[in-house]
Amino acid sequence: MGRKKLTMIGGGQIGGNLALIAAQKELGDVVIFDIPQSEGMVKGKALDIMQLRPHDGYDSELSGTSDYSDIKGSDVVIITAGIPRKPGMDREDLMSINLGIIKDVASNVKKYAPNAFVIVISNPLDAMVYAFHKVSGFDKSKVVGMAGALDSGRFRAFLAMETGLSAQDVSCMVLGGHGDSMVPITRLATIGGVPVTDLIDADRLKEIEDRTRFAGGELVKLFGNGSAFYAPAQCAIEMAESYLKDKKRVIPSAALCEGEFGIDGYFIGVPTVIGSGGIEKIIEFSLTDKEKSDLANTLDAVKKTVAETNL
Ligand code: TXD
Repeated sequence: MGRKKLTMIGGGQIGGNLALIAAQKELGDVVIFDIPQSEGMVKGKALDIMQLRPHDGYDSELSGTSDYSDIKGSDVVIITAGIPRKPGMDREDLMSINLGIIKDVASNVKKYAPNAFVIVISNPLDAMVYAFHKVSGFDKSKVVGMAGALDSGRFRAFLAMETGLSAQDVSCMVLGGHGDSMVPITRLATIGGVPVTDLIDADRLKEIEDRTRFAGGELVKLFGNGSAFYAPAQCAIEMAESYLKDKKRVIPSAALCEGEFGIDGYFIGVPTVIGSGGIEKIIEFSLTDKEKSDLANTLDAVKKTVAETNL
């Protein structure tokens, strides 16, 4: 049987943290893949985390490589290959460069890890996960984009910061595209089961929704030369863990809708059940007229970015 194998395609800010968290959770052995000019960096990151093992007590073998044959037989592949935003850029500005990269990655993952569960992180996320699916030909159950977990997590974090209550007890979801048109479902947000609408006034909730929508850009501005990486890495590992351990977690994720929520043919953030079958189910629920309108709006944004892939 042996240990599972996780490959991180892209060993930069997020990729390095993906490797660290996966190892500390003992999800399996970890391969960090990057381009030849970054091979030293990923070999170094893998070796550095190997030297962390005596202190943390986990047993995972980590390695860095720029040779795709080393990803052979991966159970999970998490893709961050591409460039991040710089201040003033929106996610769509990354399209031309990152689309070329994701096509190359998809062809190689199809060749060397055809049975992997693939989590795409690279931006513009809604287009990159669509492109990976188109180029790889993987079943829709084995391809998903990580965005809703992060956007919902940000919403939860801001609600906890507002109330001073434990982030652990905040539950909520953000649907739609990974962009400024994303849809926080505030109506269903609770803290310990108590609706947030009973705890925070409507105007303040609107401000928190807006901060959630623009949280990525807030960090890009603060960093000046990159984007978020700690929380995105944790979110993707939660998705990978649910797959590897068949946890049936319900995590908002960019999954391929084929009729769900009236959407057909697009990857977009929806409540997904993640288990050993990959994306096992998309859970639909009734939306208010305003939520339906907001979802239609964010779908338009997704359609626009996907159209630019010409796939
Ligand atoms: O929620 C989300 N989905 C977003 C996604 C959250 C935060 C960041 N988001 C996007 O993830 C971001 O806009 C970027 O498109 C990716 C990766 O962000 P990261 O901060 O990790 O970027 P880095 O540090 O530049 O790392 C990217 C690595 C880097 O080491 C490159 O050498 C490598 O990608 N790279 C490649 N790897 C493999 N194959 C190819 N062709 C390649 N080209 C570059």
